[in-house]
Amino acid sequence: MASVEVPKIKLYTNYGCPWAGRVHIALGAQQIPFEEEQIDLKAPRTPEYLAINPRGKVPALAYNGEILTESAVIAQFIADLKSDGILPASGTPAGALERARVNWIVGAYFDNVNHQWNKLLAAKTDAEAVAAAEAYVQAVVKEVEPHLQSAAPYFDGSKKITLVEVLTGPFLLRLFSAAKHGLVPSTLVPQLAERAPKFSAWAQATISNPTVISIYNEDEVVAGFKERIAKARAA
Ligand SMILES: N[C@@H](CCC(=O)N[C@@H](CS)C(=O)NCC(=O)O)C(=O)O
Repeated sequence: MASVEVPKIKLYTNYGCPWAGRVHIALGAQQIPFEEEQIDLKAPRTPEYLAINPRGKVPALAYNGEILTESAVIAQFIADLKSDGILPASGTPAGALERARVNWIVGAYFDNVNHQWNKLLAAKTDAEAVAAAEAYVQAVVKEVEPHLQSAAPYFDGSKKITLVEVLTGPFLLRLFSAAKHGLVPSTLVPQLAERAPKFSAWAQATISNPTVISIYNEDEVVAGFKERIAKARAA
């Protein structure tokens, strides 16, 4: 019997990093085994790690010794390792269209919505936070909600998570954790539920998915947010 060569995959990661979280979710969803090494982001990067990723950031992925960096690039690579997992295969009009839809909504979320989140955490006063929360809701309503009409429970009616949930999941987890712990205006989640019901249902399904939450440590994330908010308010 011919032996199947198993690729050697090593993920350089830090569990507190949402960008690295994307890669854990992609590997989990595609059921691809891997080794991992935690990179301490509180200390200067070692020369060994800078040789792997000269930018010093996580995630980085070694695939049979070839290094890939940037979470979106790595997640796309993992999607392409096995067809019809988190992305449909390319090469057919239906597959090509679905892949275009996926790219579109991920772009809309990160170009128009996610930066509102950073503004929200950087607010210096309650009034600024309320304005940033409203801007976040408006961006979701305008940019994302119309493209989630067929979500059930995942993007475009998928019964398993897709690249959309892989790339947005770590950020959705953080949004709802911050709301649960009273770190953002209390209007945020109810306003999303009222004005962006499809987004809200889709986000709840995403943050309840076992693969999406596999490495998520809510306590650490909440502690980090508290520190960030306190610094922004003190500045
Ligand atoms: N665009 C990068 C962002 C990665 C990133 O910012 N990682 C942070 C941790 S969440 C990092 O490694 N920061 C360390 C540093 O900048 O020195 C990606 O998508 O992979």
